[in-house]
Amino acid sequence: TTVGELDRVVTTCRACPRLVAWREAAAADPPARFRGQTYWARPVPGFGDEHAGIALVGLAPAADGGNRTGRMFTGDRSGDFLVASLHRVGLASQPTSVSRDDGLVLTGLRMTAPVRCAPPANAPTPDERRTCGPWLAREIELVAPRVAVVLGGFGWKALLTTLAEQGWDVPRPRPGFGHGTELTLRRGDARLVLLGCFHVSPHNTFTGRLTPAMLDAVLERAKDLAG
Ligand code: DU
Ligand code: SF4
Repeated sequence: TTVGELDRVVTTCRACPRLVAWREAAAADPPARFRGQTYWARPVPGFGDEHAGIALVGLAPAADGGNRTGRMFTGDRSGDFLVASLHRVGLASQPTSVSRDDGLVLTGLRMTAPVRCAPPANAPTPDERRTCGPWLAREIELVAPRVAVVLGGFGWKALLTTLAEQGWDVPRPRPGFGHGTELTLRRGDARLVLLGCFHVSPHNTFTGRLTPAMLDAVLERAKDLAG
């Protein structure tokens, strides 16, 4: 399998009934500013460099963001904040992320999410996280990043669970999420460094809990570690 094939296959998944219903309900009743648009309303595949040194692990697509545009962190405020930072540190070709055909190219970085379908209240259940886990596992195996920037506690937990299942030496008890936390894992000769970062959702960025400078610093650190 290639990453491109995985991206195509994941979009056909219907394993979580609640999320299948939610992604389609969002498409059927868009807010006024998106009325008339045809929503993607399917699982959102990863996006970016297929052999990136850095993986960026989010949470799940937003109902009117990725679920509308069909691309991770595209068409919503989370994406605006993230991609501006990626551009400042040299990982993105442009500072905005608007639609699937806007020309954005990521170099050295691949965006993915532990849950691929938009959940109510941006909150997948533990069951949905487990159901979607194999998609994340396959993507991490194929991309084989050296660093994973993990946005928020949900992604942190999901990624550690997945990596433990894939044979990485994840400690027990599982190390907790924190902004700035670094965790180095090994599997044979391979090494993967996890970097915790507050999520780029407006909930954090409007309140100043996560500033542009803070995100830039995490991404610069990721670039250093990825070599
Ligand atoms: O652009 P996108 O792929 O649709 O992802 C947007 C991003 O925002 C997604 O990870 C959900 C997240 N989000 C969140 O985690 N918490 C919030 O309160 C609002 C949005
Ligand atoms: Fe499939 Fe993941 Fe979407 Fe569930 S969240 S339906 S497992 S792609």
